[in-house]
Amino acid sequence: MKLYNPADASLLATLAEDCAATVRDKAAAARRGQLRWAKVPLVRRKAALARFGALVAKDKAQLALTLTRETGKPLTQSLNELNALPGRLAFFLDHADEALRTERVRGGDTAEEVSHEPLGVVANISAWNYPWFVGSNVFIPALLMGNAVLYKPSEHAALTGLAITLLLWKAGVPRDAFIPVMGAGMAGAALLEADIDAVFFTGSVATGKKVAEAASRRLIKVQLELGGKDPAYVAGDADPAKAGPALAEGAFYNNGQSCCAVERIYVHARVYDRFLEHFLAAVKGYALGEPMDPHTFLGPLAREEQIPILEAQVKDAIRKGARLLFGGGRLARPGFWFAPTVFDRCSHSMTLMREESFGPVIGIMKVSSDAQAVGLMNDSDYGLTAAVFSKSRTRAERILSQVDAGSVYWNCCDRVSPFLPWSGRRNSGLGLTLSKAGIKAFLRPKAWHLRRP
Ligand code: TXE
Repeated sequence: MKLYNPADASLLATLAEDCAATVRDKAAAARRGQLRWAKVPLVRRKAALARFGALVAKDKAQLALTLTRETGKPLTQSLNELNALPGRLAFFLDHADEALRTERVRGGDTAEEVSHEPLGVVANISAWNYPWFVGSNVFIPALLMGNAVLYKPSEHAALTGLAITLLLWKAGVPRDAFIPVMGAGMAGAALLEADIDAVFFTGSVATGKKVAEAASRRLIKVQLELGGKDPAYVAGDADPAKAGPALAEGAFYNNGQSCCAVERIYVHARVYDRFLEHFLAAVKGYALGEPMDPHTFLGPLAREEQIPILEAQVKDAIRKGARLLFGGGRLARPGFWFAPTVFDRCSHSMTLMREESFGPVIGIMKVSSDAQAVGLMNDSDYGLTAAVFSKSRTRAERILSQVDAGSVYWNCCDRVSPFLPWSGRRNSGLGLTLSKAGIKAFLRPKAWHLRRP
């Protein structure tokens, strides 16, 4: 398996890939390891994960370099990701005891209780865009709850995946409770055929459907975090000077490669021109350059395969009458670079407004009412997040309660909190991570009917 540096397309590393036989062996080892790990008292499992957090914090400068080298994410954004990890970890550690506590739900002659047991061996098929988040949202609560994890990092973030593995082992998680599976789609597919009890997946809709099909054949639990086409609406009473830069950052942070990146913007006619001015000023101000440079905000894309997808969206938008306001195509330099690109006068006949871009391309549309904005926001196959900018909370709540999305934002966007469930609707996913429910997701309930003799 070859890894390339997206900034200049140079070869970074060559790694050994798993095959069906090695994946099967790893699953068998995880099966044995899980039985031992589940017997380790929770206080010791928590201590190991807390040590992992401390080791990550100690090594974060080096880990950020690794992530930037293999994904092209600007160094400051790699560091932001690592700096946010302790908050996630703390949430899971603080709520682990509560999740595992037996609930005495009914007294009387026949008492009723619910206890909670680990799922068993959990496959964690992960993505490259935020490997420290989308991975840790799964493997931290999975391990805390007593599961073994077969962790397949994305082939585009494999070095980070190996770094996570080494730090978990160093922190005291047994080598057979957390096992990396290396490789691309074939290794992932082999993992789905191995002896696992659940699969937690982050990635594309197309692969997510394959994962769900494989899981359904085995009748194992499946959780999918897939893509999005997240809308934002700037209402007529919003402050364009605030909404413009906030939505530009929501659209272009991590080069638009966030699951909850803003992908389409609707703006009320009353504030349209002023919004465009502020939005474009923010985009034009972004420093594009070498991802290792601490001043860079926009680096290369992580995957070259995305460039033709973006080019096709741009071509389709122009052909159907959109106005190109900035950028427009691949940059002529080695590596996977695409100019930040802004269109307005868009319509829902354009792929730019309907299919996931997952890159630095955004479409803007003028609307004349809140009702029109709601209709357009809901006109999508996806349902991950939606944002409304308005001075009025009542107005924003009225709009957002009509939007079919798993997370909604008032005067903010592109935001994830460990305290809140992270779930997508329609093509954006199945199940959830984060929040107390995202810890319980790694447990099976056992119902106890206890009659006195
Ligand atoms: O995804 P894949 P990729 C979206 C985004 C992006 C596109 C492609 O639009 O441009 O997906 O990204 C493993 N059985 N998102 O190619 O192919 C694969 O090795 C089992 C949105 O990275 O879905 C990797 O570990 N596993 C998303 C993982 O699945 C398989 C984040 C994801 O790969 C497999 C990432 C198979 N048959 C991409 N084929 C988000 N929600 O943020 C591949 N894999």
